[in-house]
Amino acid sequence: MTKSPGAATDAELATARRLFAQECTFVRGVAHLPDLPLPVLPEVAFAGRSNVGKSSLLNALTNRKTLARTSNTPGRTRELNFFDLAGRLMLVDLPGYGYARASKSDIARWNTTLRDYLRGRPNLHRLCLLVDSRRGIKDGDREMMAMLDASAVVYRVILTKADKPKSAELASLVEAVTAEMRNHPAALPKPIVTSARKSIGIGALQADLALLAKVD
Ligand SMILES: Nc1nc2c(ncn2[C@@H]2O[C@H](COP(=O)(O)OP(=O)(O)OP(=O)(O)O)[C@@H](O)[C@H]2O)c(=O)[nH]1
Ligand SMILES: [Mg+2]
Repeated sequence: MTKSPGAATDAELATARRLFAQECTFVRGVAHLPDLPLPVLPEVAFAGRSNVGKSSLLNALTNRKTLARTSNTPGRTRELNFFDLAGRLMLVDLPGYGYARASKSDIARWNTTLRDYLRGRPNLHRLCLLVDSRRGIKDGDREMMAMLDASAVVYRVILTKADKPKSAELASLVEAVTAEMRNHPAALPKPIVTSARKSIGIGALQADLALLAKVD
């Protein structure tokens, strides 16, 4: 039986915290798939709408301010950015989708790159699908989920910016997301609620992902 996220023991949380406190280095930004790093480490990718808070969450997970570039300009991150965590886990910051000012040809090119990456990456063990807790799941997220279901990439919804909605709104969003995930074969049922700004849920997500890391 799999445990629900957030149900990690103190020992698991401490182990995960130690892992994420280790050195994390930028490997490379990839615009073309032939440039991907060799698939030697277990890999976790972070996807979501432009501006959902992917880079901020990566920084919070690794306890760094500037590991992944964050910006107020949506759509800045145009490459797949690879980060090596202690030689045990590869973290990948994917380009955000749904950026209104991107051209149609850019969007088509990125969709192809993303789909090929998701389908063809043998070491991609998990995808964190970030959803803004003020906005909930949108059509762009559903397109992503369809792609993930078709590629059999196991994913979990990570709600971001949980410092923003009222707690009752957040509770009903968690319920709605949990219900919707039951219809998605590759989705893990329970979302994790996070805020990079207020450091909510970061330990729970670290513990969830640490289970995928290469054993020392
Ligand atoms: N309130 C709040 N704002 C956040 C949080 N995390 C990120 N933000 C803000 O959301 C905006 C986008 O954050 P990024 O981390 O750059 O988002 P991203 O998904 O990497 O964006 P792209 O790479 O452009 O797709 C920034 O202004 C952040 O300060 C959070 O936990 N709470
Ligand atoms: Mg980013």
